[in-house]
Amino acid sequence: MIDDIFSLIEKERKRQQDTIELIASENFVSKNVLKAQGSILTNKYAEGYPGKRYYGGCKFVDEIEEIAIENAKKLFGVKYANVQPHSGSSANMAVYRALLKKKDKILAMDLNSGGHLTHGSALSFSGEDYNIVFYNVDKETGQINYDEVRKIALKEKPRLIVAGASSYSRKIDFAEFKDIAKSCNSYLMVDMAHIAGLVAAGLHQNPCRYADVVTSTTHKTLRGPRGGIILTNSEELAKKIDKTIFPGIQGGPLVHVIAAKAVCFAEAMTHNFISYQKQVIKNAKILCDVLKMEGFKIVSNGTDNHLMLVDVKKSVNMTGKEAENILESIGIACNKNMIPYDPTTPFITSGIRLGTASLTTRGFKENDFVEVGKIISTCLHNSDDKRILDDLKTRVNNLCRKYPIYEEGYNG
Ligand code: DSN
Repeated sequence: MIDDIFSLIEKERKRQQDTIELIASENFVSKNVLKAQGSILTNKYAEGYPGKRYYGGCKFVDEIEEIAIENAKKLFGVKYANVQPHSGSSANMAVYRALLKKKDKILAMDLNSGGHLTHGSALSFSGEDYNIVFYNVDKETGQINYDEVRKIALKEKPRLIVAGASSYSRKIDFAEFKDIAKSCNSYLMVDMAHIAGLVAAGLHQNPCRYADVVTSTTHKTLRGPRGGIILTNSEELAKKIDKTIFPGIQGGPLVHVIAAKAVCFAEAMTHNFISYQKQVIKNAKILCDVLKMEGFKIVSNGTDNHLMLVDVKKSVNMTGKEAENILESIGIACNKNMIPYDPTTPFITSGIRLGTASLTTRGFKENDFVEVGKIISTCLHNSDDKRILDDLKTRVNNLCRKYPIYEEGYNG
């Protein structure tokens, strides 16, 4: 049974190596992140915070958490950081609980326009516990219409406005969101999970300058371990948030993950990381351009960040589900995704979401993304032609062989 697990891990390692990974929320971590996360720190219980624990033996894990906190503060330019959230969802839950009472009103981006489940979806605790009103992207432009958001905010007077998205390919103007929040006396929370790496590299406006609270995951463009963080400049909110994370909604922190977060934040402060993020954006632009030249319709007609949404229904008369499946059959991983005003369901969808963070970590440059774009286009235009699909599989294999994720034999 134990062997089965390790054999499945080996299979997954090979799958990752042999796949063109375009899932916009994934990435490949460094060996140091893997080493910290797979370390003996997993043995330690450390409920509480550095210097205020409910267990003995926390001398070293205190130091580790303090370093993680300091690194996060320095990286994003904030006064307070909580590095204990197990995920982005628990980070968001903690902020809502710290700032709001049950049934308070939240204004957030609708899931279909690019928002996240925890931004008020009826299927998540957020939709159950709070009174949610949504804003959408503009039907014509596919972009946020700030005048429209302001109008809804002034009418609804939410206690909290949430900015940030899971599938929005344009820059978000957090200064504008702050102004809107101010005009209706609301808190502003930014969930920067997708773009945290771009923010860290100075390639996107930093929401910490504007929002009352910023949440993020650490494993998307930021390229760290799976987990969450909460950042704020307010001492009062920081205290409430700390109490809400522990003992409010979590028990013992995952100190091995906190160590890996500390490593990830340190890596994100290097010049290499900035170059990496610049390449992520360049690669997204080129992939988007190639797909447009091949006749594909891109929601909002472009990208400013690491991802794009392709309307496969309008482009090749396929559902997102069909497109995801046929691409997977030739070794390309992406996810079906609702597009704004999508008439289908999340299990079918009219779009696919493509992101460049993972392949850029492997070393893919612009010319490689031209090839990726052409493979995608040929595949979606010839989904019934086995000979063409076999040829595409070979092209995928060639790209994957050219860029190993970890060197051969490494099984960290
Ligand atoms: N589900 C994640 C994504 O793929 O964007 C967000 O948590």
